[in-house]
Amino acid sequence: MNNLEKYRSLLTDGVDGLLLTSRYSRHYAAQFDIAEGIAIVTKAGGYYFTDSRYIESAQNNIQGFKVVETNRANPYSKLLNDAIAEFGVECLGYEEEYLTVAEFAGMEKDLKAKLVPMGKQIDKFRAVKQEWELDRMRKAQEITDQAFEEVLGRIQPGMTEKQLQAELIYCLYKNGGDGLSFDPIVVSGPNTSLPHGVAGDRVICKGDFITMDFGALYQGYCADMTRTVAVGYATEEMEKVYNTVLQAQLAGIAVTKAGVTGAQVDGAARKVITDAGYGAYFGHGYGHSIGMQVHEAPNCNPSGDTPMEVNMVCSAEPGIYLPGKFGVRIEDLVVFKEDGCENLTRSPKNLIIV
Ligand SMILES: [Mn+2]
Repeated sequence: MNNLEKYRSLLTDGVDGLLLTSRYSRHYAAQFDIAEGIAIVTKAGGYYFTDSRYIESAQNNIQGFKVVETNRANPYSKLLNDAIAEFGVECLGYEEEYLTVAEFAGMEKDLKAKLVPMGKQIDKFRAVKQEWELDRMRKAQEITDQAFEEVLGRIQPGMTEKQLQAELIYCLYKNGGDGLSFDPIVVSGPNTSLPHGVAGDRVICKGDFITMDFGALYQGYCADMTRTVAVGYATEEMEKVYNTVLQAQLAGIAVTKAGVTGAQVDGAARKVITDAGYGAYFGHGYGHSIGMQVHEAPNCNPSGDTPMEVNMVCSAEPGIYLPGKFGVRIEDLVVFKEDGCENLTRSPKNLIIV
């Protein structure tokens, strides 16, 4: 079943057309990424509308749709109504998670079809990755691993978190990233107890932990990794917490395979942290799915109750955060397989002291 057929499978009694407005769904359905546009899918055919900035690229690369240019004379509403009339669409499913209230109000006013919210049904197709998607994610992660190796040589006591963040971003692009999966997190010293702290003007010094959480975007797909490194030296307590997080991550990875639930994976890792006495300091979930978006469903957290499937990709990122002291997080990306998992992240996980 090609991707367009997957979307067509949603066209049943209540819905006879689908409006794809999110960049992710348009990319997945047409197997090509265009920053702006709207696509409509019906049993009989589909149109992909975009403007003059993207039309040539769309015409050359979009698969499965008729590509038509929108412009002042042919606004999206007119083109969509033409398609609605041509295909006799009465009920048009839409992605309510990716429309602003204003955009929805405009469509409700202009379009000559009843709008039906599709909930999570449209996104769910992207949970299990195809080989071409995994190849892009492997490449995204390879770039990210290379950036990590390179940035390690650039860490110097005396530089600020923001300066290190800038070096990290440079390394992600230099090694082949098309962009960033998200603004990298770079925190140091006591700031490492903030799981999603923001890089600031704090000066990095000896005895600090530095946590870097970052990923390259490659052909529309995200990488995501975290490493915590020590500057100059690490105290016994820092080593103990680091090793506890590492053992927790390895325990999660050890049970990662198709058929287990996200809660089981989370539980295996959480047990290590709880048994070591740090249970209260691991507040977030063990992992999230990832693909075109850095955070996708399903999650590997205590409420993840659906069995994971072959070729779902999830992060493995336990952490311990001691307020006022320091924190540690270690994150890899793993692909669920029949008998285990493929770890996309190659960077070492022993405690690195720079
Ligand atoms: Mn992550």
